[in-house]
Amino acid sequence: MNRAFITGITGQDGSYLTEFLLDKGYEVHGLVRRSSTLNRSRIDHLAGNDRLHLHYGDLTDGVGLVNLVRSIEPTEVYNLGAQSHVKVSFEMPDYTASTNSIGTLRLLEAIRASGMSCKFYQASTSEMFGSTPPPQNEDTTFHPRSPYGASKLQAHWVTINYREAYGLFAVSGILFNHESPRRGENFVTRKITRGVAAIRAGLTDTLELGNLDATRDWGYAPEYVVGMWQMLQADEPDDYVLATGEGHSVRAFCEAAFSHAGLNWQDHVVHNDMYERPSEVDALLGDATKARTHLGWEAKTTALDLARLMVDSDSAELEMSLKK
Ligand code: NAP
Ligand code: G4F
Repeated sequence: MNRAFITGITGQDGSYLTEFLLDKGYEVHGLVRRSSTLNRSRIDHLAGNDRLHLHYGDLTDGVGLVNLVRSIEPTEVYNLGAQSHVKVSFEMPDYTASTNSIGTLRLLEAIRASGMSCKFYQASTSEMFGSTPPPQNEDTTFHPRSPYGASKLQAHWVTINYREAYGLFAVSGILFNHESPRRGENFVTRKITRGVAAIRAGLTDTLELGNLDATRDWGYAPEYVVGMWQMLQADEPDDYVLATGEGHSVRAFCEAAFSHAGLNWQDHVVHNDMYERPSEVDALLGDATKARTHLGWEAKTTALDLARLMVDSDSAELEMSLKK
């Protein structure tokens, strides 16, 4: 039986990947962090599936990872766990590096030391391109602009090193931003769509944002987790960019989200310096030709589709909670 081990199972991507792999008949094991309140809302609906198993652990705990890899004996490992917020990484650089960089090394080393021949997926990111101008593909020079980007770049290179040094089937998906109704509430798309829902419901009148000029290549998370799996099914391990090939500014996303709710964004959006970063990534726009050619993967949902579907979802969620 195919047996997957997923770090970051409680996150946006982890939850969609778990649904996808369970549908494919996999046994899925997930790493969950101990917290004083349960933090599993994105996978609660999967509880009770007898092929889903959760294990306490943390990417900062190497011994725990060694024990888990040995006991689970996974055929595929997806390393999605991370301190994934760019702005927070400026405030918690040490923890970000320990989780994202050394955490990846700990997991790879646990796999290598076990002697098992499982495949490994690393969640690399377009943030590694940083200030290198678009379009960006697998051959583009990296120039990260945050402790987060730098931590992910180290993890990216250590994944390549374990492939070259030990012959591990280890791949990195260099994923551009991908969003969904399950996106964390402090990433800009979800912050905007939740803000629109609250303004439409009359709960507030303003939405505070930082830099509106940055452009991003925003895709739809459920489509991107399929690409992760496809990378592990390829004949040879390799690294791939996943992206839509469309760039939109934060301002344009705002405009689309507010206008879908019949609102004018300029009447509500207020600037707050607090949300600016010490160094910004101005423009990300990916070229996913390699994934299309080698894996047959292609993004279908555009950023403007996303703005609409996320506003609808947040409005429905808010309406339900107000009724309660
Ligand atoms: P997310 O929603 O922020 O989820 C992050 C996951 O990592 C959560 O399950 C979190 O657990 C877990 N985690 C955090 N610190 C950990 C630690 N020390 N040990 C173990 N687990 C830990 O992120 P996402 O959007 O799903 O992204 C998934 C991965 O892809 C991340 O590595 C991210 O950096 C990368 N990525 C994301 C994008 C994107 O646009 N979404 C693009 C490129 C790359 P808790 O639930 O307990 O906090
Ligand atoms: O939504 P964001 O926080 O995402 P960011 O920084 O692009 O990072 C996300 O995508 C990466 C892939 O490229 C992932 F690796 C990473 O884990 C994460 O998922 O910010 C997007 C843009 C930035 O330019 C930011 O400065 O939106 C701008 N922004 C403007 N106002 C804001 C805000 N970002 C946030 N989070 N909050 C604001 O109020």
